[in-house]
Amino acid sequence: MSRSGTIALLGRPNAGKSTLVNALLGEKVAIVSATPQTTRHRITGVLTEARGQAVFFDLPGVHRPLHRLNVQMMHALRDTLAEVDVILQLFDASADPGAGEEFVVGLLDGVTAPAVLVANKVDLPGVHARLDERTAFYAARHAYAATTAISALTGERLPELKATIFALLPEGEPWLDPTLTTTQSERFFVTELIREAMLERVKKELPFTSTVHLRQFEEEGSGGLLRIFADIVVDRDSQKGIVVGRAGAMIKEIGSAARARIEALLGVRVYLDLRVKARPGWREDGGFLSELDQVEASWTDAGGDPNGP
Ligand SMILES: Nc1nc2c(ncn2[C@@H]2O[C@H](COP(=O)(O)OP(=O)(O)OP(=O)(O)O)[C@@H](O)[C@H]2O)c(=O)[nH]1
Ligand SMILES: [Mg+2]
Repeated sequence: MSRSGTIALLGRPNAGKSTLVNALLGEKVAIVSATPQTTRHRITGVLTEARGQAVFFDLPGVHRPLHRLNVQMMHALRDTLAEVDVILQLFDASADPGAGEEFVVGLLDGVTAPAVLVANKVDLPGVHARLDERTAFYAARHAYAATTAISALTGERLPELKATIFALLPEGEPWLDPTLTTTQSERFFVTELIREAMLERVKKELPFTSTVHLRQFEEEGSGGLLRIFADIVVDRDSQKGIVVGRAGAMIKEIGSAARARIEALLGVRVYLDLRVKARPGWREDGGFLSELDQVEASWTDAGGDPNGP
């Protein structure tokens, strides 16, 4: 008997949701960083096995929205919770829960899908001694279908978690192509890999106030050169210098790291023209946000070709 369905990843920023989805799939579909709010859009990860198909929706970490961008992120998150078959609620077991975690649990009010409580980062020192107490905080607030403690980083107890997930999915045949691991477009991955290369190198407030805008994406012949023109968009003129770096050293470094990753992912030679632009108030600019969303739309939404740009 085959089981198939959808699973949402719920939790605070930095809990390890994207790391877990990548680990469950054994392939990188979502970028990961030590900076909170790395994930900004719903990322689909598809796991197909003999026992069925699990379609994971990696979501942005739950946070208080201060900008239109973040309001949109939180709306999309609530919509996803209402439509999935199973919810994985992940928390960082190395930290004490507080008001933020209370808010996360509150999102499950009125949601009918079974939720699995997942304590993550048990590889960190001192976690085991506090695990029961921290787990009890959540268990007192919601009736979870199951509870487990894992390390997304080391893979500890992931096979058991997979079994728990499949057991909770409804009976049914796979509905997505079993050879897929994601439904995101190449264009989306390109912008994400550029953003990841930047997040690794620029710290402080910039991660929250910047984005990547793909201006042009054109392939010359099959297997030929892929030409990408993209902007790293910051919120203020004064932030441009941080991304550009001394004599352009930083933007050059971000560009070559991103280019190497894009080449490895797509298996083509890449020419990357990367610039830095200031666009004050972009996080409130509905027109610009929907332009960004067009890149991010997955083919399942658009009804297009999974491999098509
Ligand atoms: N030690 C340890 N670190 C982990 C584990 N899982 C994730 N991390 C680290 O935690 C940080 C955040 O991981 P992400 O997967 O980006 O977290 P996220 O929940 O997707 O974060 P947002 O996208 O911002 O909501 C990264 O530095 C990861 O390497 C784990 O099991 N153990
Ligand atoms: Mg993430």
